[in-house]
Amino acid sequence: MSTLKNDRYLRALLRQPVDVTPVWMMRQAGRYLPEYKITRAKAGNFMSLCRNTDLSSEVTLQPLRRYPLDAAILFSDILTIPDAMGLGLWFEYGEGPRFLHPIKSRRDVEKLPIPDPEQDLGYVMNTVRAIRGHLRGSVPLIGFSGSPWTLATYMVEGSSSKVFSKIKQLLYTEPETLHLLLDKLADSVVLYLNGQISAGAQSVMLFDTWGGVLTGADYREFSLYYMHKIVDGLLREHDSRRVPVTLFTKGGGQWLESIAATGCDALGLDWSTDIADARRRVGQKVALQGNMDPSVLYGSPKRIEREVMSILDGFGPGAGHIFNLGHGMHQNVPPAHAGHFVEAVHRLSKPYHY
Ligand code: 1CP
Repeated sequence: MSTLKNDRYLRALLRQPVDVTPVWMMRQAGRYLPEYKITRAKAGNFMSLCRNTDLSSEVTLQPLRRYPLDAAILFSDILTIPDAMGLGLWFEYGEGPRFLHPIKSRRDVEKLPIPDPEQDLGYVMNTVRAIRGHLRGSVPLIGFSGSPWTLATYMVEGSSSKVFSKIKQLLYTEPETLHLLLDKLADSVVLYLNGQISAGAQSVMLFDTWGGVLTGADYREFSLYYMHKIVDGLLREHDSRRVPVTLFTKGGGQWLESIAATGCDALGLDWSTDIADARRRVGQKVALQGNMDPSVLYGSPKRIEREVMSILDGFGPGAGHIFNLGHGMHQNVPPAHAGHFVEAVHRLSKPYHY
């Protein structure tokens, strides 16, 4: 087993005692950091950044040089899988993702290949290996993927969406076609995450960013079912250590019991869920990650501290909490505010651990 200098994050995920509450920030590498913008400009565009081992590992490490974070997260994107399936992903600076060949028919779904992680997504596996080398056991590395449902929304809509009209139309007119797509995605995600784990990711997280736009019944059928399948297919131990799995459904606060029943180790919470209530409901079963509104980081250090305090107090004493934002960091947040946040979590959480 490789040694880790700081294993708070992994311990908290397994609800083991820690000295202070571990913290990392969703989208901790990104455009709020001036050094990220410089490296991205060097790469030319977002996908060239992801494909360049040196530059993608460099941006992974940038936030860790500034802040005493308890985990690093692979710098990549959830849309690498659809890209490897042949959909042709590109990003316009300042705009969201776009696909050249979105899914338009059952035939398109039938044609989709299941990408081989080392052959078709080798650039991601190389970045994982490179980051582990650079980290030298300082903090654990998180690998990730999108959930099948969330990936499918981009593949069918062809870009970001607010109303999800195309995929919902597919869901209500051709549910079998959507199931075929989700099933291929679930198989691809299992291979992709197991590839990341074999390459050195010490925990993995599934981002189900758009699960919350579904009805309860549709969520269970079209999102949760496939995340459960993925949890069942993942390597749960590597290098003699448990590899914890975190599931995050944005807007999924009402379904925590069913998400916890998948056998995952932790649930990510957005800020619309009360963390005290979440702990009462599922805290005996899973760890909880979250859940400060990222917009709080616009506030003063005092205001940030107040919010940190209220979340620590909501979770209460004891293990099983990983502090995080309830969603990704905004690009206009002053980097110093992120520093206040991380420092405040460590300082203020001490009394909650004994
Ligand atoms: O946290 C980190 O530091 C790791 C990097 C990371 C992660 C975990 C990036 C880099 N993307 C992601 C995941 C991701 N990508 C998600 C799930 C998490 C979430 O909900 O935020 C989603 C939905 C995407 C899709 C995506 N990629 C979007 C969102 C579009 C939408 O529909 O709202 C965007 C803007 C991207 C591009 C992207 N990915 C990552 C960064 C830093 C960026 C900005 C690209 C740039 O520099 O222009």
